[in-house]
Amino acid sequence: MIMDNFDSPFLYNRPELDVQALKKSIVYKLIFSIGRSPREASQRDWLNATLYAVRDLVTEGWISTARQARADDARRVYYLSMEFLIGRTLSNALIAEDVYSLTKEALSELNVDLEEIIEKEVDPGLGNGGLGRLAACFMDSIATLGLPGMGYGIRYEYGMFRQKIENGQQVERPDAWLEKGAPWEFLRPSKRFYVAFGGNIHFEGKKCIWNPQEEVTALAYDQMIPGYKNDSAATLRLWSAHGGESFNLAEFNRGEHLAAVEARASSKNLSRVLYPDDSTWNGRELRLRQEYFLVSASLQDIIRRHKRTHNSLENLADKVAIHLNDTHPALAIPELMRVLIDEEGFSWQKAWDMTRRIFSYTCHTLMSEALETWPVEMMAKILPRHLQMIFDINDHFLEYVRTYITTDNDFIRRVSLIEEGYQRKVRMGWLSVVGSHKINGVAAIHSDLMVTSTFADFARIYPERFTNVTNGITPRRWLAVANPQLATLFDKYIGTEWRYDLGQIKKLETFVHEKDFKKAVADIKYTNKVKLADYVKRTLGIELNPNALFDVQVKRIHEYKRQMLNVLHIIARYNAMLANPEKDWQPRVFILAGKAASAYYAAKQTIRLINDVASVINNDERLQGRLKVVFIPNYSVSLAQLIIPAADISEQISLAGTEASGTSNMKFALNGALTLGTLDGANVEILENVGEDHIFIFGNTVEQVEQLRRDGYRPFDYYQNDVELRTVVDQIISGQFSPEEPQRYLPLLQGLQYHDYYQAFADFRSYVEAQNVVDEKYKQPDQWIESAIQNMINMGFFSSDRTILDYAKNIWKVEPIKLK
Ligand code: 26W
Repeated sequence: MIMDNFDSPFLYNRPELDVQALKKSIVYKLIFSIGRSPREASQRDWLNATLYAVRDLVTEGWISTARQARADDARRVYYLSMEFLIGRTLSNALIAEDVYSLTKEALSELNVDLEEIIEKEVDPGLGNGGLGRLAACFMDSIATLGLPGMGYGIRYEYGMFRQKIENGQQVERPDAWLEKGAPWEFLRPSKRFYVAFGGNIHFEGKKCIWNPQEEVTALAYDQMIPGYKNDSAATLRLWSAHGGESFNLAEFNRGEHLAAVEARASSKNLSRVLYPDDSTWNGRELRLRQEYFLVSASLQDIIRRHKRTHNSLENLADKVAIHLNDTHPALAIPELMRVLIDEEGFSWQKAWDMTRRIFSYTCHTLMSEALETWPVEMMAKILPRHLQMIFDINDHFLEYVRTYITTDNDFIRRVSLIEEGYQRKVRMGWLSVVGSHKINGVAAIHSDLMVTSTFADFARIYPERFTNVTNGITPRRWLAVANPQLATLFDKYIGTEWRYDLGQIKKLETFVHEKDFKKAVADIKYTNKVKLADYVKRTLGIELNPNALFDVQVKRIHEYKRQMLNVLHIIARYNAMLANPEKDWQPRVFILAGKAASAYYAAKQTIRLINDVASVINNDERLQGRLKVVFIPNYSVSLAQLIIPAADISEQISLAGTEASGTSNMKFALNGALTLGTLDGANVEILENVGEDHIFIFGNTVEQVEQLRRDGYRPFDYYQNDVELRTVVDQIISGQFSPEEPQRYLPLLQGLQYHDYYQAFADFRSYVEAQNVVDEKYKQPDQWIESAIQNMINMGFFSSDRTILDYAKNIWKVEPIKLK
């Protein structure tokens, strides 16, 4: 125990932790850490006091985990990511520490409602979407598996913008998540590093000298990530940029005080805001600076930690694995080379061998517009030494390619780390592949496509480097926290092991046909729908019928994800219902949510169209409430926790070959929604696991999509040949949903008619037919609930614990810390 030299304060003695002790601790925190008396305390004060008290419970295990890893001199993995979407911490920590009901009781004796304060916690939006949330699920699994791993990211002062809907349109508002305090984090004043930028380089003999122009201070803030009931916690270290002592000394001494302070203000800008771009790459200078800021501070910290026990870097590659979450932190490759060669005096070859052994890289997308490339000129200005190092790496690499693969010049041009042309660019994806020993895709189909498309040339050069690790989700947050009633039901039937070994969930198979079990599952789904309906009523004033089928598509708005296809079908259904009002239509609620990148016109117009269509449909009395459309603003991790458990249908309708994996598809299935999806990303593996009777697959396959492109896809033909589609398109174009501005959607729809890059028209018919099959099945409640259960119990494979064990064993070569 860490308290070995001290008298153990009551709180650390876990077996003695009871309601009274917890109550006392919360009140103590309220008075002495927050400075409020219980009588004046607001809900937020109580929330913060509770967070402080619970944080204490996690801290001991956190410290001892770190100490044990140090004592064992364990090989560690560092997960570098520009995004971590960790979500709210309180309820997750309460469950991890097994003190949920204890805390609920303690608070209720203080007249505070736990559920109410849980909802008050800020949800830090330090990520865009799938990639950031995946990083958070991975941290949860690293903590639960007790692996010696740590995450590094940026503590953006403003996270993902807050989305408001005004007149049907998205409006972006700043997300000042720190304003209300961040009681879960620890500031580490002693962990500060200086990150250099700009200036110039020169050679002294063979040695390269970098004289930077400015310096920014990186300050560490730690978040504990509690492991599930294992007295252990992992660290997520987020860097914040500070002017600190970094202002320009020369200027200061020259008496130019203001100019020196100005530099300080601009350096603080570095961690000011997250770039709200998802899948489109935005070559802005500040973003490049942010990427280097993360990389430089993290590497300095990693090296400092290694030297504390080893004094030298000789064995760095034996003790350290560094993982690149997409190419965003790829500068870590030239940065480590720079440190090893310029600062530590290693030879080029030795430094390069170590570097390649240390790094691995995950590719999260196939979209060509998402691939990062930085103009050589920009990099020369901001990171001259790194650019030089990349040139050197490229020379060595191309020399290798020329010797080992007899090939043409075009091949060399294609694989060069530098894209030639009017403006020369550094290709960060290529750099990541060349500098890593393993490169993985995030679902089987994606990893296959990766080696036949984006990285085809590299798969020829380094076939052994490419692999697949299918994504996963943490069952703690996505079942235990998000759907507590269902979790409790599972506990009752099969015990609690599924919480850290999701494969166990298959044991529920025995009960698939049991009446009571089925009824309990159905009742819980209904309760979750009521809860969501209440939220929608409260926040949007729209009445939803919880007996209707809840059809949900929640994710970033992007053309490839095809929210438009969803809208086209909604309107087609609306038309069909009006044409035949007497039919016993299955009541449906279409729920959509998601943010559009601020500069992404088509995505923003899609949101507007959804809202325009919603207001027409929701106010059409002829439908008698049997059809509703809702766009829920400001999608976030906490909203996902509310929406996903209430879904009957999970819309995963991206064009085959475009969605790398998807992870919400797994969350929905685990919570008993049936997938309506294309053969894309992890949908393919979901199909394999749940079986074709329990999923609705539609649309063209990757091969068909490619064939269609080769043959010259003509969306206009589909428009002409399908009356239903034509009617819908004509209605939108003629302004039926925007009478005050009939031309509003002309550009958007003409884009579809004549280009339709993501082939929504080609899949329309098959989608509508699949939707009809959904209706038929929903009319057989017993069949439906059995399928829902089949989805839940076959999700064992999709636990992020399985994903992380795969990384740990096959890529990082790290083993769990043996906690004493
Ligand atoms: C630099 C701009 C930028 C920002 C983010 C380019 C690309 C990205 C990410 C690659 C976007 C992303 O979140 N990708 C998603 O990653 C998830 C986790 O692997 C997958 O499940 C999703 O399919 C993929 O879209």
